[in-house]
Amino acid sequence: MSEDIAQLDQCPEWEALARHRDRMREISLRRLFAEDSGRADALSVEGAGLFLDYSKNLLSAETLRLLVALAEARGLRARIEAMFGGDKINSTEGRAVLHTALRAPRDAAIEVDGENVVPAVHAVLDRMGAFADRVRGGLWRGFRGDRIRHVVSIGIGGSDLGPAMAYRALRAHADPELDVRFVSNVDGADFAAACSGLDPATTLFIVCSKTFTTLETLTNARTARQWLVDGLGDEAAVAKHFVAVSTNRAEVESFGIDPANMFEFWEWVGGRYSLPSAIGLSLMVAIGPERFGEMLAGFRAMDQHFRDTPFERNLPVLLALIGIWYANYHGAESTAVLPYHQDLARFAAYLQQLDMESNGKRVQLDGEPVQWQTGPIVWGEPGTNGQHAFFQLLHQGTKLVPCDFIGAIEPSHDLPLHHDLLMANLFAQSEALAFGKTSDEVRSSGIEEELVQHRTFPGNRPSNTILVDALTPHALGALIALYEHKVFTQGVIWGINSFDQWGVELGKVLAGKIAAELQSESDPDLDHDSSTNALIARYRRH
Ligand code: G6Q
Repeated sequence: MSEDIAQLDQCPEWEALARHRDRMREISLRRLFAEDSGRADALSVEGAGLFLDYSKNLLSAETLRLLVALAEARGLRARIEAMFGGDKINSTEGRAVLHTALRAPRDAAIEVDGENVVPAVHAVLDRMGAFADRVRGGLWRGFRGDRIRHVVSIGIGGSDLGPAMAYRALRAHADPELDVRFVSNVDGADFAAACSGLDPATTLFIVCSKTFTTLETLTNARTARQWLVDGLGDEAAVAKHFVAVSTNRAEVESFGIDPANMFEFWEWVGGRYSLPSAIGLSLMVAIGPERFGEMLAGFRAMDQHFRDTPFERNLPVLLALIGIWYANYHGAESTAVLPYHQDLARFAAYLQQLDMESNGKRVQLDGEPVQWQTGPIVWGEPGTNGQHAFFQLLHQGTKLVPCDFIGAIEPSHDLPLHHDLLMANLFAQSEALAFGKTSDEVRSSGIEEELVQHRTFPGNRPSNTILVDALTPHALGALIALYEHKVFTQGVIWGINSFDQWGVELGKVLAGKIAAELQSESDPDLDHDSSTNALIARYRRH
């Protein structure tokens, strides 16, 4: 953030919003809609093939004007250009943040340290495409000459959630002859389940790790190698059954994977932003290079929309500003992501990492503590399942939980009745949350007086509705980029670094000492607190 930008809570725009909030205390969605029959139209926008209706939010045209002014005052425009231009905006790691370069067109030029990175991006995409085609076409064979039928992607966090979520989301587009599985947890139960019933002769492992030093991934990869060598009886089989995706050639080689079978990416790709890099290889094998390219085109369409569209009509910026309105001016601590699409079953988990790892920060770029709330808790489950579980709290609980409803106009199956019912539920839920049911309405339906309050719904519970025509690869790419840029925008306004993750790094070293103590032959000298010492001792006794 440049020196001339004031601290957030000292911006006049920040204070103007606080005063505006005080004037809006009595705002009612019922009234706002009653007073303006054009509200839904006015507060809906389209971009990159996505439709966003944000009319069911506790805001007026004035709120939006003030929020946009805040974004301008925080230098969002310049920060967007800095990110797309390859500036080292990840200041604590001294890195550029260029996931947008992963989906840049072949003829684009984006420089990092004076070098255009786009040719390298496309060279890797081409290699991935050739490899995926060989596996899908049966030209890449296993050690014994068998066709590959199973692909197991090993990775964790940013090297797992993206492809796992997207494979699930795009399963309607995947090759039915290829079964793709994911292993992430160091809990052996995960590996055992993923490899259960698999024939090593027809199984390909894709080991995904940016650093190639992550304990979980390397432990699973070693177990996989042992499983394979035991099954096929020859170390040489590894060459035909293992490929790697990493930035760390030396570690890949020392693991025993031929660098010729390594797909590269770069330090300027953050883990949680890496699906469109080679980390998406398992997805590309499943859906094919062409479909993968369509997904990249969806990402790119949203990148362009984000970069080129005025903030008032800019989908990621609007989502970000609305989120700030609730987090910083209404005390909302969480936000729910509710995809009414079973294929998006892992989308909330994916966004949880994207958002919480990016904006779960307590200091500003200069290291000073923030004096305002930053990233929310992100959670959610697909509808309609959630309705039979936690929606009670959304409707009648004491907490404000802004919701994002996500749906597709066309289903990805041949059961239209199901789809009508699914979408009817989506629309009904956002309607009920916004408008509730007054006590008088309850009474007039003949409910006994003592139950009236229990059956009253206050309404005024805000939501966005995001619709895609169909959950295609293009739509998924645009949807992911929508949230990536939303998170970025919020990080800019809060003045934090959305691109480091020291908390995750801490987790990577913490367990090392205790692992040695758990495994030590002789009784270790335990010097933790009394609780941790006792837990370790108890585990060792068994
Ligand atoms: C993502 C995080 C984290 C990371 C994993 C895996 O942004 O940094 O989730 O992706 O810890 O790291 P490796 O890819 O290095 O194994």
